[in-house]
Amino acid sequence: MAEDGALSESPGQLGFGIGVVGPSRVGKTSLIVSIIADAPRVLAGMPASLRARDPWTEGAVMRRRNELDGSVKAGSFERKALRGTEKEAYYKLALETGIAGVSVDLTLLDFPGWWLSPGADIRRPEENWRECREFMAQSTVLLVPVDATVLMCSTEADHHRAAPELLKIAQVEAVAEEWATERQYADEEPALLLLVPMKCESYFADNGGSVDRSDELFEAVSKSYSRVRDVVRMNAPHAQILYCPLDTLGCVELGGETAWVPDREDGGLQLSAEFVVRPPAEISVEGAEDILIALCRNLAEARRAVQQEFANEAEGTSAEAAEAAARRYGFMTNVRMWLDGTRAGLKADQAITAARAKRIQRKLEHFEHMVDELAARPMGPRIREM
Ligand SMILES: Nc1nc2c(ncn2[C@@H]2O[C@H](COP(=O)(O)OP(=O)(O)OP(=O)(O)O)[C@@H](O)[C@H]2O)c(=O)[nH]1
Ligand SMILES: [Mg+2]
Repeated sequence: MAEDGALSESPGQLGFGIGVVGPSRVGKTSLIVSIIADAPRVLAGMPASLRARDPWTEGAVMRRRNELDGSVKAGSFERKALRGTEKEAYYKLALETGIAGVSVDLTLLDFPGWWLSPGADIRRPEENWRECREFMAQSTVLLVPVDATVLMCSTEADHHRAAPELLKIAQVEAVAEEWATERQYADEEPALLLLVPMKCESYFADNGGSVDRSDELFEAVSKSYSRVRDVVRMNAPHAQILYCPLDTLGCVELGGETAWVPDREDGGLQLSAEFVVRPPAEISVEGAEDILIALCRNLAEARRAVQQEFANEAEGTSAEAAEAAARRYGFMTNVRMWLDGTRAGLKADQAITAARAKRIQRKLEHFEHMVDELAARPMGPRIREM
């Protein structure tokens, strides 16, 4: 099963689900791969690494990186430059310290964007799509990649009319609403919605570009995704909503023909945009670090919340409440089990040898320190609270 990106979970391990929702060609796969590929740089000098948990994930990341490198070397880049995703795929990762048994599992779900709005001539596998929606609704973090070029190239009334359908904003909103509704029933869990503008190299001057239109981009995203933001605020007031623009390529900019052309399929308009590669033609990811830090902050927050619960229990003040909470909140139960397992291990080890138990305790502290250190890193100037 694990060879083809299907879902299979390791029991008893702390797991974070991360959903990614957006239409075809928006950049979902690129977003996932950029976060994974940029992690060694972000985590350099730290006692942490992000590792693929199965051969499929490792292979899929390598393949996509080679395709990206090849496209950049070829000199130009259009929206169909990379192959689309053919079926749902789970990228399975572990954030770890290199110490056995002390890690956190992250699972990112990717799916073919056209499943958001299947056309009349092609059938969507409804059961797989239902599973994807279920996974996204249950995820702690929801990533929403946004095609910055569609928003920024909308200059006339016709373009503004076509943009919501191109971005499938209503469909994205429906998924965000399901996610937020689930978060509402778990208001002690962390919840993070990230709006991630992509293909925005031409609107920032911090990664090889010369023009800064970042405020304009922020305005455009805020306006177009205001309903998505509102529906999340309404259903899950505790959710954090962040705006995190990402360059997965960096070394490109809009060039050649950028034109709105009639869409043969639905009679609307389609943006035809071509990117030219800027010298020195080296991929320069920008923004992935902020996304990783935001994820780690959530992780640290979840762990702290449960530790607080343990402390309360120790005082005997809220044992019943905590038990009830554990029954209701699947995710928190998961975190508790993870901490509990470590503690149970510690107790058993203590019986064998106090020195070994001490070593394990130090390892656990080391890991907690690592998550805290990552969480404490300052976010870059691109990121904004929404
Ligand atoms: N300029 C630029 N182009 C990007 C960026 N990220 C992705 N792309 C382009 O967007 C196209 C689509 O990216 P994918 O990641 O395959 O999109 P997807 O959302 O996974 O698409 P489906 O699998 O069809 O749902 C790629 O061919 C790239 O050309 C980016 O940061 N900058
Ligand atoms: Mg894809």
